[in-house]
Amino acid sequence: MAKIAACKLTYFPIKGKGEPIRLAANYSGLPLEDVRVSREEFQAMREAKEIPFNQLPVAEFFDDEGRSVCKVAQTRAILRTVARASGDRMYSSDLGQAAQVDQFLDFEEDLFAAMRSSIFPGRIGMDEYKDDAEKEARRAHVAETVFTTKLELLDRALSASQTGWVAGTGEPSIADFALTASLGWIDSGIVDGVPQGFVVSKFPRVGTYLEKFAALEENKAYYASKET
Ligand SMILES: N[C@@H](CCC(=O)N[C@@H](CS)C(=O)NCC(=O)O)C(=O)O
Repeated sequence: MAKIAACKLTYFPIKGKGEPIRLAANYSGLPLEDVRVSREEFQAMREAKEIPFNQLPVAEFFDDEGRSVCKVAQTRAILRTVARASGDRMYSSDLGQAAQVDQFLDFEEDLFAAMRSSIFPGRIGMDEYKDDAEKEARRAHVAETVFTTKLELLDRALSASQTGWVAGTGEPSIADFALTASLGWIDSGIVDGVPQGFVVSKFPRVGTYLEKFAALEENKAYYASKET
């Protein structure tokens, strides 16, 4: 069986769906080539049919002799591969524990699907917004309804966890990497219609969770190295 020894991640020059993968690779010590492409480069890759689902991120994994093991798209598939390549440190070889991690990875999709669909509604067959006011109203509505109900469920899971990690794992799992990245995006104030700090002001336990994740030595070292 091929052993994975390195990863080349291709994504845009933003945090987005790339950041949980970058942080997970850094946490596990998997060498990562972090390729950040412009919109034009992305279009060229798409036209050359180099991207499985016409979207980024895409990751190629290599063995210790530099031979390609696989090239995969889809953030969660990439996260699982990063975790498995690292001896399941952020996932689990135990089926029951891995299923707990999986359910929170899928929950992340439920939590953010409506908000993500508001970014490019046309891509999923929805009508474009008439104007910015309509777009912001829609996002505020999603925040007040979907987020408020689903974040209660996240709050409950965090309260039940003995370790503070969402799936009760001893170390942060890839579900924590995915959830914290998306929660951080929503709370940063970058999404028009959702006030900065919306999540942490309503759900302090989620705020504590984000702080716990940010305080990981590996994450602090990652961002410190990015600033130099
Ligand atoms: N289900 C995919 C969604 C990926 C996705 O939405 N990628 C966006 C960037 S965050 C993209 O490639 N957008 C460009 C486009 O669709 O033209 C995943 O989780 O990786």
